Amino acid sequence: MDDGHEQLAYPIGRYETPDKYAPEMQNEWISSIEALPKWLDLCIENLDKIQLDTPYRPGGWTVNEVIHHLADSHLNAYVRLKLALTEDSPVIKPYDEKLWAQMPDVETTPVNISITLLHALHFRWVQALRNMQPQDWERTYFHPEQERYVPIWEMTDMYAWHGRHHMEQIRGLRQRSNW
Ligand code: NI
Repeated sequence: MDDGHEQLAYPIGRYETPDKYAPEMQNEWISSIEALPKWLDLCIENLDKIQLDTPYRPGGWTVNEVIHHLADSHLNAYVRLKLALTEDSPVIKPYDEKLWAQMPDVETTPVNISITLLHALHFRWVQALRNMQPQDWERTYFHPEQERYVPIWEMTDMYAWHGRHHMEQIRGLRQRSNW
């Protein structure tokens, strides 16, 4: 991979796990998750069908696929959070995000349906996060592919990054295309 590809694919850089839990970051993570659906509303404003079907980079997902991927990914994240809060380090279920993004429903569903879903989902997600006890942030789930325990603070940081990551892919496309 050359630097150009890296910059297009990871406009805010790759996710890096912090060395340790920093509770003072909680509000920033939660605010970012809370804001994502509204950011996405702005991100796709005035894009037509052809623009929505344009890959955000050569060989990458289309804008349409990126948005539907966010819904798929964050539905799984919400379930993982609820499992981690109600069970003792449960094993979670990985899924094949590339195959999910290529399923026929992704082609036939308007993007605003997934953004509407994200508005409702992120509301529930933020309520769950805001109502946690301080010690809950260190509860974990077990990721069988990564073969490690992931604490709730880390997943929250990671998904805050994940929303911004995909949003900036779309914003980058719009800037380069003068849309
Ligand atoms: Ni993603």
